[in-house]
Amino acid sequence: MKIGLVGLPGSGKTTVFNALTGLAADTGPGARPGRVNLGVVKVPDGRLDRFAELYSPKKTTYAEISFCDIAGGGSARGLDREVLTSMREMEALCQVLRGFSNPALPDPAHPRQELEDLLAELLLADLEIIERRIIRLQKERGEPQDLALLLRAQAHLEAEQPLRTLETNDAERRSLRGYHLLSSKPLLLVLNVEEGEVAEPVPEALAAAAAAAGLGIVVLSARIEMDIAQMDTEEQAEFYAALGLGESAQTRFIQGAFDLLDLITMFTVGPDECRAWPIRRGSTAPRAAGKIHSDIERGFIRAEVIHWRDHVELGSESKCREAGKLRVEGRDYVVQDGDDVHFRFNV
Ligand SMILES: Nc1nc2c(ncn2[C@@H]2O[C@H](COP(=O)(O)OP(=O)(O)OP(=O)(O)O)[C@@H](O)[C@H]2O)c(=O)[nH]1
Ligand SMILES: [Mg+2]
Repeated sequence: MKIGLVGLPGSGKTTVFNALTGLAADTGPGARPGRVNLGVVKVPDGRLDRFAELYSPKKTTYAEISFCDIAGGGSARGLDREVLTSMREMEALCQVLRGFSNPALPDPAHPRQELEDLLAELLLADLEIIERRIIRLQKERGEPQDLALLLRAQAHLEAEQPLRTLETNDAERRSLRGYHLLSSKPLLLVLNVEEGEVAEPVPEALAAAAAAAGLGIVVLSARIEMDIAQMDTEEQAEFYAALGLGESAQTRFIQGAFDLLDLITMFTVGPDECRAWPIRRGSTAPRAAGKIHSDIERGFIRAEVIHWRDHVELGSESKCREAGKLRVEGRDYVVQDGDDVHFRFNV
């Protein structure tokens, strides 16, 4: 999964990026707008560790999140073209909101305003694309249902609603996906605060604005977390205890990201590879199979499902089968968090 960190210059995107990835990209002003730092993080998962102990597989593959720190999220003039282009490639966006006073910037922190400005920019950028597309379709006399969908999207945006909340069926969603519309991407918020304020509640006005937009917030103090991310594990634990935080920024962020993006984890296990797959909650078995390979989705026959704990405790697929812990499920089965799934398919 590719998450783009966006936000106003000086909000702390690169610092958050370093805190999440443990990398050391240059912070401070001067980055060219649209410039991207890229870092990949493995999602820690104790359940996958247990499977790996059991099978000693050739390969253990954790879920991964790629973070893209996109410099220069905009200004009074709006979002730069380069920034918009970089944002379109992301599966999800994460806006970093400045909640600390930055001596390099004239204005005090105003995270709610930053949020509202970005939301408005995303709607405008999408509206521009949809309107251009509508004009083309009208000229070319394209499919009437395509035009109807775009007109519906346009009305939704004009009512200041993000496309995330537009009701669409699967076919419509697929057809809109090609436009890389920004307000349809899942959005999560990071409030970047001073080190002494991480345990404070989110300011009421911001919490209300986020709730109204249906967005969740993770609170971080990126600068101190960035420093801690560079330390060794033992030292890290001491620092977290001293700050009154149980877990690292990375762990808290990943948890927040999974919740907000409505992701759950499915496993595929065996002596060759034990692997964790992040999938959308509510995915049916064929759709989850499609994450692995489109052939498995196309040729789906059935899914053999074991809850991860049964598998780890009983020690093998055949023992689970004997104990009646292996279920055979069809195409309507909705995959659950922690399911170990073996797909049967035929292409
Ligand atoms: N006090 C404090 N300063 C921070 C915090 N996070 C970032 N900063 C400082 O704020 C400044 C800007 O941070 P960056 O991470 O470079 O901001 P950015 O969003 O990447 O900025 P651009 O790349 O220019 O868009 C740097 O001097 C950071 O050290 C924080 O949590 N607390
Ligand atoms: Mg930066």
